Amino acid sequence: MNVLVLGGDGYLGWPTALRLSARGHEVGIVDNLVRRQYDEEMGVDSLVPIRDLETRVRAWRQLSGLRVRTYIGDLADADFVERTLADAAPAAVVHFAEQRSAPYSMIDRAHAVYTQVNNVVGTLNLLYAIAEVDPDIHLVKLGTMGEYGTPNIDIEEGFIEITHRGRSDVLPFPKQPGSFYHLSKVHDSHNIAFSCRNWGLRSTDLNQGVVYGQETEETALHSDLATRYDYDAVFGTVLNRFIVQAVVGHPLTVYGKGGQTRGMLDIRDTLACIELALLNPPAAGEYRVFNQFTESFSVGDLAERVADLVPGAEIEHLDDPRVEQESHYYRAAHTKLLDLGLAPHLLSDGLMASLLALVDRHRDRVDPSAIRPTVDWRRTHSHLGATAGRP
Ligand code: NAD
Ligand code: USQ
Repeated sequence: MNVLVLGGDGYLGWPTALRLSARGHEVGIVDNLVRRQYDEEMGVDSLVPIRDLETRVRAWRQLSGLRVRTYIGDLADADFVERTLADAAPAAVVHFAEQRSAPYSMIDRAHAVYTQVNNVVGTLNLLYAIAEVDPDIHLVKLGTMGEYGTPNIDIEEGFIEITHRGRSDVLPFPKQPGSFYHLSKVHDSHNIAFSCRNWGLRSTDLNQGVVYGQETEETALHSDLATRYDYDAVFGTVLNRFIVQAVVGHPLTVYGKGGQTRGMLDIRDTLACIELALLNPPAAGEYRVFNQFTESFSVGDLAERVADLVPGAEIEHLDDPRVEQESHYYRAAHTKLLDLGLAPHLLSDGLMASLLALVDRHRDRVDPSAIRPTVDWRRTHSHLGATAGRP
């Protein structure tokens, strides 16, 4: 299959591009490299050193003999998006190319506006380009479990059957997102669903949980193929952060009570889910939603599991910098990808031990000042990174 991976220079996009290439698909990467600029703006860096895109792609070609095309440009540029789709003529587009940090979106007005414009306008430009270039292209879009929030009822996969005053319908599941970033995904979902109804596009919205891990079969082949590992308070995701904190002897930063429960998955399962969605496309006009996670954990339980593996590790309950429920009911359906054949890598002590060893190899690169949270949801200005994606 001919596939374009938008955001193919990022944490998940790069290993996905390699996986698809290794499986014999023809792959093109689209990216404006802005993720590397956020690092400069925030004064942080990936824990694991990463090469520039050109070097990565060259290394992959030398190691595998396989070519991955690159298109450097911004999804905000509608002409670029349309030209790229026309040139690449893909059967499917996997869309990772958004600003994906909730704390970054909550720094101040400029970062909230940047996040929503980047994400919502980029996706809208893509929808128009698909409709104009080839409405048959399957859009596989990365959404987030955080679109649903934490309601006091079971979460379904995208839709819920409601009976109201004697009448019934299947309607989008209610959305209660917890940041301007998570809200951008809700806005995307509405625009995508409308485009499927309106133009007959076909799309899979993958409501993905929090990802952990770093190595995949392909990135492990050579250090030049490594994907990024974020541990800072703005871009690091919770388990990857706890692992780094345990290695450097920093107390594990559980926010508030620690009862916040989230769907999570191993980075290797992200790749498997994307491939399953690509190989099993929806019908023309169909907008479908898969909940993409394999297990749920509370952050308090995760911290305890990490601390149990590292003698002397301590857990600290910080005042929660976010506005979120700190203890709540959580049960979310996630059967559709399993039905397509997903065989999950569940979180094991072995995986955590290998992550601890990986982090230990790079422990000299940890900047302890990047660990504590700096963005406060309750304030409208957190005095950080004044330039919003444009350092
Ligand atoms: P990332 O920031 O590492 O990668 C995103 C990539 O998109 C970057 O390389 C960036 O340069 C590029 N990009 C951003 N805006 C762009 C634009 N306007 N034009 C072109 N390129 C642009 O993020 P990630 O962790 O790999 O996440 C990828 C996707 O998966 C995101 O949409 C995110 O919301 C979603 N997701 C991630 C997680 C997670 O835990 N990492 C969990 C659920 C969902
Ligand atoms: N948390 C802590 N301590 C920390 C870091 C986080 O207790 O040091 C808590 C947070 O308060 C939150 C939970 O852990 O309750 C998850 O936080 P996170 O930073 O790991 O994840 P989140 O902000 O939700 O965002 C990440 C990705 C985002 C993706 C989302 C999936 O950055 O792109 O959309 O996970 S989900 O959570 O399902 O919405």
